[in-house]
Amino acid sequence: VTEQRAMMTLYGDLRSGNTLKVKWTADLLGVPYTVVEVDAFMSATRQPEYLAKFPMGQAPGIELPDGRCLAQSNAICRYLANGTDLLPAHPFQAAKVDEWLFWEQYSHEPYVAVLYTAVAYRGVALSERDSHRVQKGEQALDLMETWLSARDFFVADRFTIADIALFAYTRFAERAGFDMKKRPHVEGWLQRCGRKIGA
Ligand SMILES: N[C@@H](CCC(=O)N[C@@H](CS)C(=O)NCC(=O)O)C(=O)O
Repeated sequence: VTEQRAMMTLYGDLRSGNTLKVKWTADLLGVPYTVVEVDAFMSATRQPEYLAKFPMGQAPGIELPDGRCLAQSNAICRYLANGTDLLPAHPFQAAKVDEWLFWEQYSHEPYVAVLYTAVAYRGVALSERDSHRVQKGEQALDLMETWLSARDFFVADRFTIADIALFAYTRFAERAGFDMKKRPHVEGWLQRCGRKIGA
């Protein structure tokens, strides 16, 4: 068993797309794990025991049998997917996956995910959404629509962790108040990803 296939502990909040990215990647690859539920809304990630393992104070995180810990959803997916079909071996194609993973965290998740959380969990009305986040989220979804109008998956014409990472919150974009009917290519891709992931 390579170390990425040994039993791991997944610390996370299964309502969170960031945690689900890791769960889905592990499930698709058959990586065994146990889940320790961490309530991200109740400051569980800011407790000293959690910070000792994960100094960034966020979920998800994984702990390997020897005690090594790794945080940041996309870093964990990348680690698990290394050497599998979910991450191309070719350095340029792998870097294209990274390109979308970094973009997801800087230009998509802070808008689409944060608005989803505000609407779905913090009771914010659609009309009260932060207009800057709405504008940036619209831009992100428009870029995805253009990109997906010419291909089935984000990189290398196949399903990779770039798709998993972007699927996590794009599937909640409608709920966050974004009009997805005007983004049919994103909708089609969401369905393709949903079938792969079983979500
Ligand atoms: N960049 C991080 C974001 C993780 C994140 O924002 N986690 C949230 C839950 S979705 C969290 O733990 N929030 C609690 C906190 O920051 O105290 C990743 O990709 O893993």
